[in-house]
Amino acid sequence: MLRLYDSRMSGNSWKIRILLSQLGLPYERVTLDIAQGETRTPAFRRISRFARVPVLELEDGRCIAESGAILAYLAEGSPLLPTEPWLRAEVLGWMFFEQADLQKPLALPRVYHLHGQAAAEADEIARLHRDGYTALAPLEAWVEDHDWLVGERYTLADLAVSVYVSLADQGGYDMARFGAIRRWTARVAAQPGWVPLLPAG
Ligand SMILES: N[C@@H](CCC(=O)N[C@@H](CS)C(=O)NCC(=O)O)C(=O)O
Repeated sequence: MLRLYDSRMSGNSWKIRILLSQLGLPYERVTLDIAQGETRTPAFRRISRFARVPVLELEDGRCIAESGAILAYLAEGSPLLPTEPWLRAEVLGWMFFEQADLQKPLALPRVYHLHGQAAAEADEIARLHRDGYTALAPLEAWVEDHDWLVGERYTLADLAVSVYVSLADQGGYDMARFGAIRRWTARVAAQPGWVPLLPAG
């Protein structure tokens, strides 16, 4: 069986759980506690060369690090990852943009807020917010005119880009400014098989 190493609040890990659910793939979940240093042990460093989650371990023991690489591996052959080269490049282009421009500015303020460090890190959060708002602007412009990021339907691009965008308010972002983004993240979260970050209740 597939094995997913993740952590409870990790958005990058949540992306993988959404996709595994949408593809109907059974897996074993190993949830690490980052605050307790469980991603930095010698044993986990042998699993993840970057000492980070998520990591997907295949049935034969080989591992894949980096959420985007795991998503692409799992989605191969499904409608979520087009085979036509231009469409595939469009999907990958949005995923690379998310990793390069969106993920850290959206994720780090959330980490500071979740760990009660928002006041101490106010300057750093302000800097990250500037970068985050800059990256959210072209996304808002795109989804004002398009239901989906690529083509006429939900793809891996929508899944990968929407996760940290949907969590941005937890990092102090004013998402009321982004009406089209909020309608798009709601469309993504309404897709069959989508699962919440945390169990309900
Ligand atoms: N680019 C990586 C980022 C992974 C990442 O930042 N993982 C965080 C949790 S979301 C982590 O494991 N951090 C452990 C640490 O900082 O010690 C991906 O998309 O998988």
